[in-house]
Amino acid sequence: MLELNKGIDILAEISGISTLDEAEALFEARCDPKNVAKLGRITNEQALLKIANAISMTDPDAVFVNTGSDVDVQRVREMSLEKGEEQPLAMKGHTIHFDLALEQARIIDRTFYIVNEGEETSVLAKRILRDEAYEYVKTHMMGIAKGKTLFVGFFSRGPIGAQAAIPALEITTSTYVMHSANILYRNVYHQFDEEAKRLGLFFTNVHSEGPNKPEDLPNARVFMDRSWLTTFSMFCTYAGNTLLLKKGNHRFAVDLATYYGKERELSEHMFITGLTGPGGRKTFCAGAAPSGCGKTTTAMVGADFIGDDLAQLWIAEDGTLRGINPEKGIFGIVRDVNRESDPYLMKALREEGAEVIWSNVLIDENRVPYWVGNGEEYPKRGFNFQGEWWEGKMDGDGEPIPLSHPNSRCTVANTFIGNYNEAVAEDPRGVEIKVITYSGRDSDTMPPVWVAKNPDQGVVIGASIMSAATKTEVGAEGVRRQPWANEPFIPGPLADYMNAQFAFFNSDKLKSKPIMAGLNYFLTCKARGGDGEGSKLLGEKRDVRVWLGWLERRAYGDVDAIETPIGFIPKYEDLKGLFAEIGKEYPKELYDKQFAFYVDNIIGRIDLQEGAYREEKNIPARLFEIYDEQRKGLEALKAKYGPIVSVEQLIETAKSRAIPL
Ligand code: OXD
Ligand code: MN
Repeated sequence: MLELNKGIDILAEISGISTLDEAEALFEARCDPKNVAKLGRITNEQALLKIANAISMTDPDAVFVNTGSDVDVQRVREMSLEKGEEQPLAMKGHTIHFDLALEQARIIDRTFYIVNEGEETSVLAKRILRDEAYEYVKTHMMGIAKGKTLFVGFFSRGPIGAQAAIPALEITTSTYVMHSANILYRNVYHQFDEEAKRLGLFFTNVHSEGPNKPEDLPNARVFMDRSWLTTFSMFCTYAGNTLLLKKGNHRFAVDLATYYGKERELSEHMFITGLTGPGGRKTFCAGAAPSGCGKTTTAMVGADFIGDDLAQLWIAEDGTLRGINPEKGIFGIVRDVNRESDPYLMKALREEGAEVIWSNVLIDENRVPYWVGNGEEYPKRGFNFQGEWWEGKMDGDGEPIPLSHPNSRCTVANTFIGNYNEAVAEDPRGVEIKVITYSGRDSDTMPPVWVAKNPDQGVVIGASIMSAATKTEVGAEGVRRQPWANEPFIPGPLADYMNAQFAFFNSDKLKSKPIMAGLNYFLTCKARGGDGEGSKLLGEKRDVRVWLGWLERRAYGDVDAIETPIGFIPKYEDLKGLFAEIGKEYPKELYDKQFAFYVDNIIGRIDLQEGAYREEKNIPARLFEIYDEQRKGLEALKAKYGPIVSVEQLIETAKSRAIPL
């Protein structure tokens, strides 16, 4: 079991500053009077010690305390341009940042949890013992900031005062990282002491890109100290490896929820968006999807967009499920962002007004950014993540180099997104979540939408996400299990996380239970018998509006559904009506293809999941019971109808209940 403050505090051990007097003396010696004064307003002793130790260890030429004031925020932007970490683009407020060609995604092979002897971690994660990590950090981070300015920022992961909001320090030599933090997180310099006191803890992140040369990349590391809630990141710049307020701290939040917030809190890789139902009612939905699977696009389908990546959930006193977005901006993948599928985001990106940091896209001779799938005409040449680029340029393996990297991104504040509901997103009470979805890139197995019959089945939907690998992790390939789409960020054993999920969604305290659903809009024509159609999708991504719309109605019991062994699926007439609302025909033939059960595929999926979970220790028996029930129901269907079961047959079976469901 995880224990906080156990073992040596690496930062303190390396630098040796242990009293407030020593910290203050160091500030006097190392910071100019302005920044000494800024630090003087902070009273949290632990935070001051962290900052002092980080300064002492990294040894910068100067320190810049970012109070979040307009002047400080502007200065960070300017310094990023002066330093060259970003360059200006044609549109006012837009800049471009490039990461090294071989650091275009999360470096999972160099990302480790720092653990104490005997502590367990997820079998899917890498770990390093505390002593080794101490040696590594000492060797590589001592003096790493020489010749640079070290930036110190005070942020909150969530609206100030929200039960699930967590304050965090970002300490970095990278102007790009601090600039990104200003866009993506709430600066709480003035409320930091109060927030840290309210919660009794805060996260600390220490980063330096060092010389940022390709030859240093093998030494790059992302370390997350689970006991001291501190991250160390070095020799890298990609925000997924460096802006550890995001996924580094999300990992700590997952730990806190799993081990200390049981039956009270969850920390999820989910968007939050508000759907508008009949009579204008607002219904909030939180949805998990692995990185690079269209989470941002789905989030923006709602009329009231709250967040596109992370959600902190908790059970409120009144028994409702509440959610906040720990962030206030998006670090979104731009590939395939175009006017048709992402109108709000496109407006922010292509029309003047927003502040945008672009990363790893193509910049043409007019200093305009372009990316693959933007629905516009492409330039024939320009500059991108690997240097000069021209159409047809090949890499060393003779493969054409894409115009933009598949994981190229835009960083933009949510306030520039037309459907962002800032007032609601900033409300510390959070929004009530009535619909939870889980999805992945699944080309051939699950239907577009299905709803769990009870919380246990819902937890199992989350546990069973499978998805094709995307370009968000360096070196990832193939179709993989992606439990809750959160697996890359679950530090402890999956069994512990799963237990926390069962406890949360079955809790008696949770009086208004959300509906829990699977979503899959990656089903291909080919997988449903369409010859020669390659990987063309069966339906369109934008149909997600309808799947979510149906779930919105289902959450209130406004629509009936067809019971199947894996949960409830929609009736054709209801979907047809919802498609009509978005001005689309919905042929019965398409419905029949999308919702027919390819039983062997689903059973194969269950077998695969079960096999993998049986390899792990302490997985709750409930998971296997659910798989068993579902398998039996599916086998009975197959025995009666063969391997492909039509919706009519599913209806007939549900009516007769001749076989166990
Ligand atoms: C992200 C990711 O950047 O999950 O959100 O990779
Ligand atoms: Mn993500």
